[in-house]
Amino acid sequence: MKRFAAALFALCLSGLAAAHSFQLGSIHIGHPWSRAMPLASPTGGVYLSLENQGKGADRLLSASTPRAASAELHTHVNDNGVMRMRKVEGGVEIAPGQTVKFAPGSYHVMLVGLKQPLKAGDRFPLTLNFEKAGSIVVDVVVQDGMPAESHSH
Ligand SMILES: [Cu+2]
Repeated sequence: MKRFAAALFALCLSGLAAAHSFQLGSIHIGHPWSRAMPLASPTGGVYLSLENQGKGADRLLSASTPRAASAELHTHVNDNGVMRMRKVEGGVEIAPGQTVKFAPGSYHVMLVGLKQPLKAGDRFPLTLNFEKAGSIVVDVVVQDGMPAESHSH
């Protein structure tokens, strides 16, 4: 397990400034990142993209990280003109050929009970559990703003 983590870290160091991505079966996980938060903030959000390159639907069921007491799947819904966060029940479906973007104002992995503030430049592991593809530990990069690639959509 330790060796696995070290290998992942080395992989990511090589692309420190660029986008990084992970592959788990037919699921491609693009650039997991988290926005730097003020020191006192007990919560934070993780954003990434999930592309299903397979022939069958899959579903992100849950996430966890040693960095926070819990990690919840959230989305934003328009409640009479007010955007509110909602916990996603039953996971986030990714249809074959589809890319689901987790981005500010939309789907996100909510970190609740942060054990350390999210400082720009930090990296931390996040475990993603899929219904079909299984589980993977991805490396989340903490940065001040949205990555450049997110602006083009
Ligand atoms: Cu949230």
